[in-house]
Amino acid sequence: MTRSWEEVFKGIEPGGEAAATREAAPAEKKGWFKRLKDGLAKSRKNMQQHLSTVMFDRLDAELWEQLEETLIFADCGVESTVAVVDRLEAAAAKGTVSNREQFYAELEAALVDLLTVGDDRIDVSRQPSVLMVVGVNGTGKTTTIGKIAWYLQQQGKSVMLAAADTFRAAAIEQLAEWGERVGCPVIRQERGSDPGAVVFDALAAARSRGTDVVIIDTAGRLHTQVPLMEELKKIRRVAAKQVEDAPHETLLVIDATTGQNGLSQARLFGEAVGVTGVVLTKLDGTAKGGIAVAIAHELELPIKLVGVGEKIEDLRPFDAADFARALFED
Ligand SMILES: Nc1nc2c(ncn2[C@@H]2O[C@H](COP(=O)(O)OP(=O)(O)OP(=O)(O)O)[C@@H](O)[C@H]2O)c(=O)[nH]1
Ligand SMILES: [Mg+2]
Repeated sequence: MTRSWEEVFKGIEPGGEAAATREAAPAEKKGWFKRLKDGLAKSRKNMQQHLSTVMFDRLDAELWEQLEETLIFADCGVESTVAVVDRLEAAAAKGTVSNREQFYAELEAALVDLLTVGDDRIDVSRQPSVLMVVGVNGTGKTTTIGKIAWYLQQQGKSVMLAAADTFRAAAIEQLAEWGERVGCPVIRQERGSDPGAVVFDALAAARSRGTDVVIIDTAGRLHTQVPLMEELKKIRRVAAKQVEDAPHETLLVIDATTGQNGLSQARLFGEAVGVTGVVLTKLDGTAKGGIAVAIAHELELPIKLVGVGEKIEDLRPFDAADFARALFED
């Protein structure tokens, strides 16, 4: 069930390194599901506590109230919560849900449906493919970029990083460290220089070197800071002048611990720069994992990757079925 990197990245050739990864897959997949479950422990505990007092032999108003509270508390959002409760009530009325087991099966299925929206793949089939990574301060953008670069290089893609966060102290050095660790070039200028100019240079270099994937790191910014959102639009325009249709992917990194604020972030970044997918990080520190449901369902934005820790292997393709299962299963 767990999705592999090859399933997420469109344009990765099977064979070579990729085949080696595939052979190791079963053990690795089990390991990942456990990490996801460990990461979602707080969210799961919250769900279970809310529902533990419920009598499943009587599917009555109390159960629907408890379910509603559980989902709201987990930050699934009002719209998604209503959709899930309505679906379960309807199933109970029809008689297809009449015990605890069926209740949880239907609940999981409902969440999977809400989590499944749009194109959840990341297209790296062009040369170069340009990925831009945006989000508010400290959500995990730079770390996520390092991890993605590592996986893409493992799969035989040549990667280049563009240090377009020229604002925060030590941001360029932080990206350069990832470049060294992963073994890919980092295009940089001095701190304080124009992020657009960095992107221009990076894409020119990528074109002349035949690089497969360029990942643009941007400075953290609040979704409410209009001039800074304009700066992102400018970076996009610069990218499009160098490479047709670039950036091909705009990933918004959201810290899951911020709860409902993540929803406003997704809405405003989406309106400003056309987000194509979400990376949900820090699921390991939150009881609010349901924010994934709100983002996917209410904004129709696919969650593409999730992070449950700081290590490279803690970033993974998002799998709706695994995610829903990890929220409930003991
Ligand atoms: N627990 C946990 N920590 C994470 C995860 N992803 C990133 N982090 C940590 O979050 C912190 C911030 O990460 P950065 O990658 O620097 O975040 P950023 O969005 O680039 O930050 P700015 O550039 O300052 O806006 C680092 O300490 C990361 O190790 C995750 O999934 N779980
Ligand atoms: Mg950063």
